[in-house]
Amino acid sequence: MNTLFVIEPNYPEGFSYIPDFINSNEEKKLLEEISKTELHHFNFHGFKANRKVASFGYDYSFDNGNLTKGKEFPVAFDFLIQKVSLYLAEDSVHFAELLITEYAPGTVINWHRDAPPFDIIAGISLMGNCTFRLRPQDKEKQGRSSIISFTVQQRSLYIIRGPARTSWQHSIAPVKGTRYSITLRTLKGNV
Ligand SMILES: O=C(O)CCC(=O)C(=O)O
Repeated sequence: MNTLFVIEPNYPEGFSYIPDFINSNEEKKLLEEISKTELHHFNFHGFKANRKVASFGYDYSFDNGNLTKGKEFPVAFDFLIQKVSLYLAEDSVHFAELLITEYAPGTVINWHRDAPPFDIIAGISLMGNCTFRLRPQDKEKQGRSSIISFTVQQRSLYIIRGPARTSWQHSIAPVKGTRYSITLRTLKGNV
């Protein structure tokens, strides 16, 4: 029997997923802006990852643990920041970093918890879907059965905060088609 309901996974506390958070016109505008943005390969302790990024606002260095203030957020992203802020009932000035990431087909992001200085993470997906995975941070709880795996669709928003931020890791399986994400982060204690 076909079911009319999409069964949502049992997300950890603090994780939320909102499909169709933006419409296709909004997605198009964001992708147009991204196409004008210079992206570079993400560097992790001297290792060049396949994914490409551009960071605005506060940038965290995984090499030396420093947080530095970089370029201003491009104005073309204002409407998105306002929309996410409204959804979260969070003052938009609290968003301290805007990261654009490009995943060419086959690109992954490995298991990690987000960089220490950041608090709330809001991820908007563009152009492609991906398989998003969550697992506990605690190694003793990291069995195969602990992995929560689900599709994150283009134009959706996910939020990671609270226990999902502090006690869980996330990763993305190799993407089938090119995917872009915009990740907005607040700083712990704000700016
Ligand atoms: O592309 C995404 O949605 C995930 C981004 C991410 O996990 C990160 O930048 O640390």
